[in-house]
Amino acid sequence: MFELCVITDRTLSNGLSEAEVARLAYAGGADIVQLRMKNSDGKEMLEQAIKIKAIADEYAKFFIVNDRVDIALLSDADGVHLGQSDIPIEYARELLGDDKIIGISAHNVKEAKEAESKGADYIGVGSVFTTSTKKDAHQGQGLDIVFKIKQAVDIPIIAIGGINRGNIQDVIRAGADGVAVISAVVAQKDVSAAAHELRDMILKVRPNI
Ligand code: 3NM
Repeated sequence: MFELCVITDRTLSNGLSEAEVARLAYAGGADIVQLRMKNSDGKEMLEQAIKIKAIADEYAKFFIVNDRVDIALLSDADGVHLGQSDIPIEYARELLGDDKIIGISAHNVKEAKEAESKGADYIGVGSVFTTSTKKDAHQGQGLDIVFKIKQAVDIPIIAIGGINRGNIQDVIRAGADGVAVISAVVAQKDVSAAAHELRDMILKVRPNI
């Protein structure tokens, strides 16, 4: 359900809109597309969200919105992904209700356990490797953080940060239920093929998905 999450990034997508990237990513096998538009106008983000929701429904896949609970609600997304400094999970849950997915970014075991206890549906764990995509990431925490957080919580964990075809299988072996990527899919010439290859690589390590 959460094996491959592709996160949008207009600055890396070679001129494609978020919705265009989403279609290619779903077609290639992405399980989730997360709409991430830092510093964008609400109007433009909502337009992309509504388009992606329709595409997600076509493919029967998940659609998650980064940070913006309002945009998630208005576009009827499947849920939101929240960082440690975004709207706290208890408030987001109040607005979204129990049926929506709420993912929380955690950088250590304490944050992960707290998110789980407050009702998170999955934990985003990163950055596993160094990444130039998010400048203020907790860079390069290594496979160890994946292993430790996997041991500490019972909800799925999605690893993020610098994950690509060269290291994705190590991340799954370390215990990640899924991975989230930007550049390894969004910045590639053939977005669908990149998503397909990464998902295939996950399946080779976890053939029972
Ligand atoms: N969050 P790429 S790292 C959006 O560590 C994001 O929480 C991170 O991009 C975190 O796959 C990151 O290109 C960027 O490394 C991931």
